[in-house]
Amino acid sequence: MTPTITAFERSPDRGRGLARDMRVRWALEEVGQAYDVRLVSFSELKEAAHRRLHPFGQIPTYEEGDLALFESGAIVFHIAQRHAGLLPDDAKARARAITWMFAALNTVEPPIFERSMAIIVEREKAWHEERLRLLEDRVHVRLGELSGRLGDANWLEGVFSAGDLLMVTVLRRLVGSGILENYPRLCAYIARAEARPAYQRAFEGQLSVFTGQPTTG
Ligand SMILES: N[C@@H](CCC(=O)N[C@@H](CS)C(=O)NCC(=O)O)C(=O)O
Repeated sequence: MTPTITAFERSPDRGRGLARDMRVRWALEEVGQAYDVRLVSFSELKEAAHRRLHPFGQIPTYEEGDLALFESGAIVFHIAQRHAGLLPDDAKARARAITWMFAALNTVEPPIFERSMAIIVEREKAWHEERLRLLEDRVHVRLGELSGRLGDANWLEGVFSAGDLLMVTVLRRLVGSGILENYPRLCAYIARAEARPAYQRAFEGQLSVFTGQPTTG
């Protein structure tokens, strides 16, 4: 059965692949699962029909028969469990890869997301610059730690996994900030991920929404 995911009808990122449907598209492309995309407006997100799928009125969602999921991490995990290619078969290696999925969403994404939100919603506040510096210090701590752990490896646990997929989508939120450039290993890590054909197909898919081209995967 072909799953259907939701994405913004008009993404605020104007096709830069920063909205969280990108993770889901990328995971589906990595495992070779075709999918349909239903575009949702901001007002539709908050309507009862969408809230039945997503209690917080957000994208992405994932529907497959009578299964409906929300939360990009849970959706990527579901895809990774159902198909080969995103989680190792070996039980310990699999647990390590899942650990990185949680680390991406629970430890690395929060400070990066806080920084983005501060820029969007707190820009006019008198204390904005001071708070931004504090938030960026926190981002630097995490990036330094992550870069140190990655070292010269291609991927966090040897082979590409759903952990790398989520981590890269989290890090990409910093593209253009001037922050990533302090971490050449992380820049190379992101570039390696972006070079993957599945990433490129997913990116084109979400970009086509912005440019008005077809949107099915
Ligand atoms: N933790 C959720 C976050 C979902 C989320 O923040 N989605 C954003 C787009 S990336 C959204 O729908 N924003 C619109 C809104 O919250 O009204 C996930 O990972 O799926």
